[in-house]
Amino acid sequence: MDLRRDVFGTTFQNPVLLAAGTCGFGKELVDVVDLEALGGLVTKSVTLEPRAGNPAPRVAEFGAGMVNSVGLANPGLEAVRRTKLPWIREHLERARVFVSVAGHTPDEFVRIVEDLDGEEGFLGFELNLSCPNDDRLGGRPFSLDPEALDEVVSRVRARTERPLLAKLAPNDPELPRTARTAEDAGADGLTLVNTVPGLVLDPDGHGPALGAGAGGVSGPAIRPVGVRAVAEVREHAELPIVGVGGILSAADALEYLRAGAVLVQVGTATFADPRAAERIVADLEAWGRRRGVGSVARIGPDARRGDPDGERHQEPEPAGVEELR
Ligand code: RRO
Repeated sequence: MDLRRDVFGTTFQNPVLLAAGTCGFGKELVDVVDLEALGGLVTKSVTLEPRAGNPAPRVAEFGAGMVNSVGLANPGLEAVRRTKLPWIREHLERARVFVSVAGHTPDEFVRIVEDLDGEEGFLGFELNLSCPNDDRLGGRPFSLDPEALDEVVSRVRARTERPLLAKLAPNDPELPRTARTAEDAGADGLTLVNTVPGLVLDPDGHGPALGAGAGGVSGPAIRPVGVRAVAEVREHAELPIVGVGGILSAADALEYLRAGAVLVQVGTATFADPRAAERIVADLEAWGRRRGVGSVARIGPDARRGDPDGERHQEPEPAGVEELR
């Protein structure tokens, strides 16, 4: 099966990327993952100033996934420009890279994007508008505040021609409207979804499992949340969707593609098995070959904008995924 996807003005060699916050800036995983075998990666979110992050423990497992409150720990704009981007430029050619950007104010997003836009070696920006662990000056994440969302996306849009993804929160009762706000403000794609706010308590009664208290839930527990977000938004917005949340296997990736995602991201699975994304790429390809699916672009509720054939295609047969689980 041809795994290539033409979207965001480029060709992804396959639709599987590593999600923001789970692969550092690539360099950190290079001894354990063949990054060049993947569709790409999204960096840890970059802020204007370095951030030390939240008190440990920052992650805790539970039966169906994980909860985290890392608190946006990252070396800050200057160090990313000086040390992280040069590594990406020198080492990644086939994998497409999005730099994730976060900030407390629209100005901070604009300054980061302006500063990095002239650098080479990456494709675009993913605007992190949905971190559950960053009380933006006591307010809601940008994606839950339509005016703030519009301001960030439209002001960044005016500063860069690179592909812009808007990463949205799952706990949004107006998700289709939010998606259209991002679309109207000039986003090129939507990343659905960030983690779901949650709380895990220590089983011995010592209080929250995380140093910071509550956090963001990820892993298999949230896959139906992410798939629903993709399916729902696809009905209401035209933008290509990047699906993320609880993908552990090629079957899970297929579920997102069938719901309407053009690309997927793997996050929590990488913590348990650094090569999970590589395995998903190989399993997808083998599945498609066995099933006679010529191209991954043919998988979906119907053809989307960007389908190379420009027509509606269904898979040749209702293809089961039991073999992939
Ligand atoms: O750093 C974090 O605690 C974090 C971020 Br920025 C985010 O977007 N999502 C998340 O679950 N954790």
